[in-house]
Amino acid sequence: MGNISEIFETSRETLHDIERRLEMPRREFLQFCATLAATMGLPAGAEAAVAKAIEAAKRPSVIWLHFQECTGCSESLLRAEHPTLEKLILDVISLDYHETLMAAAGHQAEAARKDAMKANKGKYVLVVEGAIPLKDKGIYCKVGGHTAIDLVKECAADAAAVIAIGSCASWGGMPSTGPNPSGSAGVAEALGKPVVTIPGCPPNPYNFLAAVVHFLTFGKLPEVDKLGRPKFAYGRLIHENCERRAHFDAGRFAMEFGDAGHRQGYCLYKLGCKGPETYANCPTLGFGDAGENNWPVGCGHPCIGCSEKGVGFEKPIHQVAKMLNVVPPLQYPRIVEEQGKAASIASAAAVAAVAGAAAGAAIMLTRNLGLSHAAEEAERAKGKGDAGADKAQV
Ligand code: FSX
Ligand code: SF4
Ligand code: F3S
Repeated sequence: MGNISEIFETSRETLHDIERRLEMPRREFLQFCATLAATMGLPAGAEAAVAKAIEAAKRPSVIWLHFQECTGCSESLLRAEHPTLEKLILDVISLDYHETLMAAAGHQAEAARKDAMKANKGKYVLVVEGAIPLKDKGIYCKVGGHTAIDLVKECAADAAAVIAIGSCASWGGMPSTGPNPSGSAGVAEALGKPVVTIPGCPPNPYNFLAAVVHFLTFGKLPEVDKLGRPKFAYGRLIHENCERRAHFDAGRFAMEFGDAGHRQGYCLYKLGCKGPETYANCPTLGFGDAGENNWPVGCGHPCIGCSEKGVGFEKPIHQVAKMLNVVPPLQYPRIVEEQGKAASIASAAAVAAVAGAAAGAAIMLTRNLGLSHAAEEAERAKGKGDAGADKAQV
């Protein structure tokens, strides 16, 4: 491991330079920094430090390895809007090796990896996507004639930090599903030492961006839980922040896909939702910058626990979840509020920072306002018709 402080050389960049480089208005850039700061659970005012770090930091070299996976992790990063991966590559990190995105091929690609490792010895960030087969000396996954296990060991030896992106790299994920014929494992198991993990299949790109920006801002990776997951993103159960939680507590469940309860947005627990035993911020962040409620439960499908070791890809999808706690959620929406859908994640994050509240709580409040209000309206209308039909399903 190298001296992390060497990575950060203060430059004379200013907000004006950022505006030009990122082709992003300053206001939008600062809003993006506020969102990242709130995602990391930092207190009010921290967005200034985040902005300064992005302005001033010398872009760290990133070497990104692909092993047993579907490339969904990279795909999800390509779908991030603020900034796009293209801007991220050019301005926040220096992506020196990425098999899917680089123009080089064959020996050229191998040379690019070796050159980046040599030029940035002890300073580069190693990102690993995909599981590593350990059985039969790792022969089931090779790149450029080298096994995945040899490559990850070689590249990790001189890295300043190692990040396992996706559930496959975190602990085996989908490729390790029983009977796991190739002995697939995560990076920590392959290296025999802990690494930062950003699980999810795919993971939320903002959690990855926030971890990298934390590294740029503070010179170290964020605080993690026992599975290596940043606490800012994986500190709370999905069930604690779920927009359908009020229905769970009221005993209103969808019993079949497409039934009246499902159509009205009732809780998906009885369809196998693993939110009660899965730690992740999916309900508060959403995916793909595609509008409100764009996450599995928001789209009407139970959470399968893709970001939880021992749940996703291990438990049957429709088996009911184990309840890890029965603590009430942080916020319930007031049923008299107007629709809250107009509030963006960025503005909700700013509210969270100002109020000093957990980012998730504020974001969920704005989301719940709209959803619960709509559900309440639907129920009121329904009450005039087939009152009590869904109660009978519970
Ligand atoms: Fe795919 Fe990544 Fe899943 Fe795995 O994400 S989305 S199979 S976690 O390694 O590419
Ligand atoms: Fe939401 Fe699932 Fe919990 Fe129901 S069981 S409140 S759908 S996380
Ligand atoms: Fe995965 Fe569940 Fe989130 S399936 S994406 S952890 S809602």
